[in-house]
Amino acid sequence: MRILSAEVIVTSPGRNFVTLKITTDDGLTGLGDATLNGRELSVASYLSDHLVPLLVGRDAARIEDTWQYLYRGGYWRRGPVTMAAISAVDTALWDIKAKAAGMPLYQLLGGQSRTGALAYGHASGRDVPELLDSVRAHLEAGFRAVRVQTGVPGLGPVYGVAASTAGTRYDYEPARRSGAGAPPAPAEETWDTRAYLRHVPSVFEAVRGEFGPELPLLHDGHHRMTPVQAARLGRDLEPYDLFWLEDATPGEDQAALRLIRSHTTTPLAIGEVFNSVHDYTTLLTERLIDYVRSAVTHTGGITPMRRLLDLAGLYGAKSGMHGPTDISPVGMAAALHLDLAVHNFGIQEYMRHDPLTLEVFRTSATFQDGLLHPGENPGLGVEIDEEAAARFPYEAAYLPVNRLVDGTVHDW
Ligand code: EZ4
Ligand code: CO
Repeated sequence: MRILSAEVIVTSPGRNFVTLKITTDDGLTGLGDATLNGRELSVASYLSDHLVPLLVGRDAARIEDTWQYLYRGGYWRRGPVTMAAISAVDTALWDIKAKAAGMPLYQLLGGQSRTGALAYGHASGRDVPELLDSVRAHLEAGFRAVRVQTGVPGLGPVYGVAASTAGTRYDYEPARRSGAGAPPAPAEETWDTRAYLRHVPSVFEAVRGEFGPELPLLHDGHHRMTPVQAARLGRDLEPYDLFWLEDATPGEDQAALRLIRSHTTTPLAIGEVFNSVHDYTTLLTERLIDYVRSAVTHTGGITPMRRLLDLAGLYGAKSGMHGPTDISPVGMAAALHLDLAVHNFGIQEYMRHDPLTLEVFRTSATFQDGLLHPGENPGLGVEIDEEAAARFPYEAAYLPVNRLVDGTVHDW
């Protein structure tokens, strides 16, 4: 089973996606998600200029060897662009191997450890009443766990808050597209951590007051606090029993988590911007975190993600894989097969894709009673409609840039 061709498909059904499609000489196809929000074309180039020429003619069955060949053989290791590209190759080869075996991928990963993956949705509101409505809408849509984000009094639009509750989608897509003819540029937001710290505990008090103690509640700090600020927030939120506090501080400073951990029992999650198992060594071996937030699509694929989750399991940490709309249905399927198979599953982030995206990517994944399931089709369970993909050409889009009130650039 040799690789006959590999094709990079860039499409923008409402937002940009980069997909790798590998075809073997016996007619099987496999898909991998290579989307890197706001930097899509760099990964497309890495794939088509540097990896695709190396793939043609290779044995499609040799997944581990191909992974090591691309990772070690490239000499320049890690980084989000490289690892997103390698992820797409790895995922496409697992898709092919499972199709060749006639099984859904989770069977090759050890079979199912649970009936479905508990998913959390993104509830948000510019103020508390709007947030409570959003939580209610998520519960009505079947979610059994919700992430809670609100606006901060005195600030304009901030991370995690949908611009409007109107319309069919209530998800939060932060990357702004330039639109036809307009020069692309990131939106700029204004941030004040002290105002945020004063406000957030009252938000959780209101949500607990309205919905009671049972509902798992999550919150994303999106890298904005100093370690001591994060320690204080974790402590202030203890009465509201969070499922996790995510990305309290910028993750590259692994030792910062020691300070936070020594002050609070609020569970901690980190890692959506990581791209390697090596980003976690201090965090896991010193038991500084509870949940691993990496995405299959940014960490080098199913092969290293499985390795990372096994390492996490040794230190009592669980999965909480990244699942915003910038993970395509292909990347989500890869996560779902792992969610079903690994022992130390925690929770799966899930922002529903919009109908245009689901027109391009036909997925067998389902969401029922709060649980996601990848379906029983052989492989990942996702096919791409290339004619539909071609109807949606790439449009430049950027994530926002954050500034403090005095104009200083801050972590977004
Ligand atoms: O900001 O995926 O937990 N989820 C997140 C996401 C990220 C976006 C960036 O592309 O933090 O909303
Ligand atoms: Co996050």
